[in-house]
Amino acid sequence: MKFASLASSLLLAASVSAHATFQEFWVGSTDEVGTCVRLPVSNSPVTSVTSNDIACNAGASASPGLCTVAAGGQVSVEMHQQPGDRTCTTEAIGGNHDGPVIVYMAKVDDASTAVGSSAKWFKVAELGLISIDVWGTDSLNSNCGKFTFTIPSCIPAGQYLIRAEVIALHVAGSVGGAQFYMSCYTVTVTGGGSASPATVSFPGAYSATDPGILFDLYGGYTSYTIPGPAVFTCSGSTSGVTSTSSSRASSSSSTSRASSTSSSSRASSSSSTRASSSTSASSGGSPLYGPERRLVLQERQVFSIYAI
Ligand SMILES: [Cu+2]
Repeated sequence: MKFASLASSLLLAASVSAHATFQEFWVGSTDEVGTCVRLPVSNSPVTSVTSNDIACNAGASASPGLCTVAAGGQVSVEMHQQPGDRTCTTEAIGGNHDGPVIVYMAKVDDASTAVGSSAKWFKVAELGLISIDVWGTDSLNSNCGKFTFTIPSCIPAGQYLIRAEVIALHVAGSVGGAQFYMSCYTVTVTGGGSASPATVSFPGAYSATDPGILFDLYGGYTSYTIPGPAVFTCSGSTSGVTSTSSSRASSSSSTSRASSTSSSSRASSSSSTRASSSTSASSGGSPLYGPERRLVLQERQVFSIYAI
């Protein structure tokens, strides 16, 4: 037991420092580093879905500039635990911070000054539960923090905010436990069309009791409903529920899942109704029990100690 307790303590230390920040951006294969990110003041999560901080994080600095992206082109957001540390051997976000990766965009007049909590957002990509115990965050960790998605080809040219988000679910079993990690990027979209996606607001798009936000990661789940509206697609097509196998995704398959899922398989109409699609996964994997659960409880205790 002594060893177990020591191991727990080491894991605990790792988990507490496992907060993370979206901080770099790629246009295709061009590394834009941090030139168009509004970098949050710290890697701590936002936990209130009703706070204005749920839009573009707390105390984010102005972005150094704007990145230029083509409508229909591929871009990537990149997350890491510590500022500027892009070491691929370090997990992008700590291993127990399981949850979805979600990306929104908002058309704005001036991306350098636009206020995220006043912007009108539409979802452009998401990756939730890939298979039991394999999440969008695992895809980030397999891809050196990167999540790649396609700028919708039909949206109008102009300036936009891009809001990249991870929701970590390791203590999401009680209201207020889910941890939201987001950064906003400032971009100019070129090309495009005249689509006018339905939008939501932050705060407003999420409720603390949404099934994808109040979620027991340790209760033997078999599916997960990504919060927020359906992903906007130019075709307006609806592919419905995406079923996934229970096999663990390898690094390479998780890469391809990330792009295929974000670009097409969770397509739905451009309505503003809340997402009702969920990703199903058959049982056969191994949900977290035992030590992982204790670890999470300890992390929660540590947070409450600091909160006092
Ligand atoms: Cu954390």
